[in-house]
Amino acid sequence: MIPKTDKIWMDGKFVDWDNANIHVMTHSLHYGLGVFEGIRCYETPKGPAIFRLDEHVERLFNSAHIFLIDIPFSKEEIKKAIIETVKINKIKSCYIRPLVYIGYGAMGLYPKGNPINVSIAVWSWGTYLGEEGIEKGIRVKTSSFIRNHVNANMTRGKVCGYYVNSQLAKKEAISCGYDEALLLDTEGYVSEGSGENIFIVRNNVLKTTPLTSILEGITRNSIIKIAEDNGITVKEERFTRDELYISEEAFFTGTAAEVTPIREADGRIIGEGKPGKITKKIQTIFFDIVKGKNKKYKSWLTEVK
Ligand code: PPE
Repeated sequence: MIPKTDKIWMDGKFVDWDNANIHVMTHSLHYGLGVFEGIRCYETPKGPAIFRLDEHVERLFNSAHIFLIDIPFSKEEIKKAIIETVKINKIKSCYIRPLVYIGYGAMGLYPKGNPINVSIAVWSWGTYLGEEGIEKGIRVKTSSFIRNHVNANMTRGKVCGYYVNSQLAKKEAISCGYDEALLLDTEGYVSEGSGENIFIVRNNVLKTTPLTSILEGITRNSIIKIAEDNGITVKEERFTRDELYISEEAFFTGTAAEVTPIREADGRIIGEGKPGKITKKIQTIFFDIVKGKNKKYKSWLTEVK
């Protein structure tokens, strides 16, 4: 169960958690078109701070733009509402879920005139793939399900229905005894996890998949910057699953997953079967930044005052 917080922001008003209800004929519930974000707020010496708020709000509006949804609020209003939602719930660290959905009105695939609703909920969400996963690494299975072709779904948008594909992959991986799924693209190259981007290390070079069939991860972008600032060569290029098998290190990134090492893929041990040197270095820098212990990246944090 999600640990309840006090209030949820719905279309400009704060509503008690238990009363944050919608009608069962809500369009998005039937057809899967809605866009959302996942943002983390961390406890820092200066109080709660939201990681890369501007970029997340920008992506929310980009997702809406791609899917022809007109958000009835400005970016500034949404940013303010997010900050207020964290504040009113008096929470030190949390996960933030803004959701834009097509409301109750007409049914059928052309919901002309239906309201566009927006909600923002926050709650305490610990490690996504387990505390042990962050420390020791996780086991990953290449999925029999592939990522949608770019002409079937557009992955630059973070859209609700996109996660049907992710859930198929995740359920399969778990039922086979793994922690997480790795999806390939339509050409057989590695794309991303069910809810994470992927990085590998080979010959001291950090590689990540290009943006053709993946979500443009904000953690991914942060890790690229951190690596480059620390003298690590980064390449954005396609790679195959066998390159992952023979990589020295591998890890997933995501708002929920943060930086989670991969210690095994499809029964093959990655490197030494534990988080490698580069992974650990990046992980340490990342957690210092989000927890407000690294001044150089303080522009990535929005303090909640
Ligand atoms: N790819 C996918 C498919 C994805 O869902 C996420 C985030 C990422 C990559 C990483 O993106 P970013 O968070 O900007 O670094 N997945 C979100 C949803 C997780 C969930 O189970 O819900 C998240 O991490 O918040």
